Amino acid sequence: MPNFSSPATAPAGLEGFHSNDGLLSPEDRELAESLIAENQQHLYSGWDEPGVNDDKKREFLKVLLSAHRSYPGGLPGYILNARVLLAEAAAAKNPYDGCTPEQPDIVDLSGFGDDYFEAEAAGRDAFAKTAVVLVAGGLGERLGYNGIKLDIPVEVTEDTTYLSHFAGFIRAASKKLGSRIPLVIMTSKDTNEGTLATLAANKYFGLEDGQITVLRQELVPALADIDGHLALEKTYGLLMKPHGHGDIHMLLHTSGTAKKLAEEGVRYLLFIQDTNGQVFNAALAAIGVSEQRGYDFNAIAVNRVPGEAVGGITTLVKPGSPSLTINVEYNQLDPLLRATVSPEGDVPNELGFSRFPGNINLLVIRMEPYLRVLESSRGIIAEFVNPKFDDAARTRFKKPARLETMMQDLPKLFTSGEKVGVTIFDRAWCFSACKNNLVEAALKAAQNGPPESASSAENDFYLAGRMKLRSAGMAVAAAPSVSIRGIPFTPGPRVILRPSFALTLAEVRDRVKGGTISGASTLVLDGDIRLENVTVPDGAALVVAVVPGASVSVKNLTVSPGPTYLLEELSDEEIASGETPEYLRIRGYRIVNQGVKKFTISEEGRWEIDSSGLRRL
Ligand code: UGB
Repeated sequence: MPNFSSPATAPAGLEGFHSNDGLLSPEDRELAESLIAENQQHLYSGWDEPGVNDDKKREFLKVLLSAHRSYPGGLPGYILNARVLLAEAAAAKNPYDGCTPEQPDIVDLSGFGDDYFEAEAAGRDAFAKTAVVLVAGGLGERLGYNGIKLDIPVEVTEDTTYLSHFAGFIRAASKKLGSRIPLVIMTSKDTNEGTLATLAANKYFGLEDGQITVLRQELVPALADIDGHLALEKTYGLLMKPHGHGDIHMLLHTSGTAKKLAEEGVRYLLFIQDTNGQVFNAALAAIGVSEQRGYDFNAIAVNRVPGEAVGGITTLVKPGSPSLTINVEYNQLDPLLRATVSPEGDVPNELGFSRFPGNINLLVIRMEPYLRVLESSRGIIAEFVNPKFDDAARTRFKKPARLETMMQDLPKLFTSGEKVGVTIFDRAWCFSACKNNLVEAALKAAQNGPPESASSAENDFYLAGRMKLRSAGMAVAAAPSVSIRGIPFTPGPRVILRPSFALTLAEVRDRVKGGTISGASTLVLDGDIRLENVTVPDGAALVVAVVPGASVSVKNLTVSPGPTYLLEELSDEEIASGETPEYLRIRGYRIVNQGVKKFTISEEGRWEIDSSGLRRL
């Protein structure tokens, strides 16, 4: 028996409600009338007489009104949209019926050839006219972390949190490109307070007043049955559920933010997830591809492992209809493939990958068509409903459903021949999210899938640093991989190249000449630094930080092993102990600073470091 009420279980009669008329504002009254007209009288039936439970009634009216105001078209609009989608669900309508998936228009930059560097250069310029949109309303249930995910450190050598990492790139890029790059953050009921507190506590990470816009997504009412009745948990208790990351489009529209950004000269929006620390390795080249190819919508993608929880991007072809390039979500891809091009389902090709590139929800969208779509849709992007039916006739639900929306579905609303493309990058270069707890991540690793734990995300963060050094011609010899709680981890070199050092791979190539780095060593470069013939051997650490206005050249230096950053695995007791910070427990190790000697240059001017030490030039 469902533990939520629909009209079948709710008491009838509106006498109680009408006797409480004095509690209602004119807006409450108008809303009640329109909801009753939409056959939602159960919301108001069984009310107590005036004076009994008045606070609960007021709170209920407030919740209803807030849900009404935050949805374009209000609650009656939500119910009408729900009825259409529920009727389709009841009829078991397959949205992919008659569609054959084909390869989308793909630019493959995973090989880091000349095309990569051309795209990166074009994207570097265009980034000055880009706003970064960070969707961070999710709770991260698979990870089971008790705070906001943006507060989790992407690396624990210097404890850089995801938000600090993202904001740091925007701050450095704004300075280098001479442009104030806007950051929009979508929060939710679960993450809003924590995000605002983190921003304030960190003085907005050095971004300027007005550079950050926070938009809070609201929950939507749950649906009790196939007729679109809103679900009540109890009298005066409307059941609310998340609407999904597609809310970002609605909020950018209803808040006027998209329009304002366009007026300020923003030409592209870069949509990013909350725990993908690799994003800015690839983002500029992807924006460059959008420039070069004239893409209105460019999905950054990876080679997908069959069965993993990332959608597949396909071009759906249907006779008599325009083709549509779209993400087919991970739970729908296998049935689609079985019904069409691959009777055996979502199986590996000769290279071990799924047939279609994997969506990582890293999107570059051109502002002009975006504004058009927002205007015509009021920001409601391709909602869907996914009820779990309790009966063969498909009329009753096991639990309440709700309308949902996903940010990657925007191309479903393209009608004017907008160009949709996909840019593939090396996976570790562009995507390594922190989504799973250690136990689930180890299971995924055992099946040769991406673990997507805090540890694998940190592992790939350093790996991208090593890739940059290698590309610059430095000899890089990694330490042998170890297993930490069933998840592979390479103990070093742990390379952190801050955006103040280089925004692009081309800049790293320009700043690093020769040299060697090996084993479980550490290299951290922050600021205007050049390396020439520098050796960082196993067990050594080189950390250089330079304030703006100062530059340093590190030359012909071999760093001696000495106090370093030591990787220490946590014991079972430490993992279980509430004394151990949660951000360490979710990765299974800590990195201990034994007292590393840092070169910190806080005075402007030109400096040099060599085997005899630091000196001003
Ligand atoms: N998010 C919100 O801001 N609000 C919400 O209501 C929900 C989420 P998940 P998901 O890259 O691995 C997506 O939950 O939805 C934010 C793609 O659909 O981590 O399971 C949340 O804070 C899938 O195709 O991912 O799957 C986070 O920043 C694939 O690309 C972001 O939305 C997959 O991500 C993603 O939320 C992936």
